Amino acid sequence: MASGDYISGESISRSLGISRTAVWKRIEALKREGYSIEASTRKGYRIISREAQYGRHGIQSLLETGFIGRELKFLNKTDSTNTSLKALASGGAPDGTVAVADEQTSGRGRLGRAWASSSGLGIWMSVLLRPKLHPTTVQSITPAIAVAVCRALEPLLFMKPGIKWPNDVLVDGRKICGILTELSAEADMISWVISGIGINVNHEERDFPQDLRGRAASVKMYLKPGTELSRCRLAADVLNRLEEVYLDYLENGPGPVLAEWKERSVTLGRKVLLIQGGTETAATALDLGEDGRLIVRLEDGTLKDVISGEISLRNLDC
Ligand code: BTX
Repeated sequence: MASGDYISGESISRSLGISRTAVWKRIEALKREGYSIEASTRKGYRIISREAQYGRHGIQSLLETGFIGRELKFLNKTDSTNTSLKALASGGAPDGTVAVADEQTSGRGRLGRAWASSSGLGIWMSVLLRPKLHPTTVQSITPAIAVAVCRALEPLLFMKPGIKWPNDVLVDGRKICGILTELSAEADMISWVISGIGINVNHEERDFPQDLRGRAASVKMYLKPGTELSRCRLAADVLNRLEEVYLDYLENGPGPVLAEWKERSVTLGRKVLLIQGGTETAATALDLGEDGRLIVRLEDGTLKDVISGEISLRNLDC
């Protein structure tokens, strides 16, 4: 069906050899997938826009991957795609399964924090990975995701995105993407890793909750002039880049990914405040360890490994 032309239910039913009711059911299914189709009793059916609506087909038609996103569950609304995907993972969903939602009602950040995930504005999606790795190596998967997000965002933006330890992608010092990685493991084997990726896409400043204004950014706010912005395209590109980076990681170990992480880092070489258990300690961020830990020098000269927690970049409000 070409965009703009009506085609009658009868001629679809004839050419597919199915009943008119079956045609109607399939059209309804396409609408649920996100296709924008108009139905007129006299004229038949018509695709309203040529560009696929944000939905499973729209994203999958742009995938270049072998396994990531080949199984993709699109939800108009869910509490959290990480939670939805966990249920699928426990039911045996295959490596590379993705859950995407247009809206999350309880989007989650790290350490019990909330992630603002309104409808129509962002890419809220989670990826299930089943790497045959020891659970202790999982820390270096989050850097791989951040690198993939940067590779997908970079061609769209007029400012280079950077990575703030451990897992934020910033533009101009403002958070454009957050990543939440969760895992389930047995004694010495990972059973699944779920990486939730939240990217702010269509927001204007006023679309962010008051407390995030000035601290959060969206792709639209930093879009290169003349660049087309499509959530389907960007979601597919993140998955395309993610498979690229992940396969490199499995084949060559974390070295190349960590090297790119360091090159994109806005943390290394900076003065930072470590925020742990309510206390703040001044330090200088020196390096990233193989397992994703941050190596810092405290003001008294001692070196310290930071495995988890939070940092604030001094002079940058993020
Ligand atoms: P985080 O704990 O590093 O960041 C959460 C903090 O970021 C919040 O406390 C708030 O200050 C700020 N924040 C909240 N919403 C936004 C936003 N939309 N843009 C910028 N800053 C914000 C980061 O956690 C991990 C976020 C992962 C989100 C994805 S979305 C798909 C998946 N499902 C799910 O529930 N979470 C992940």
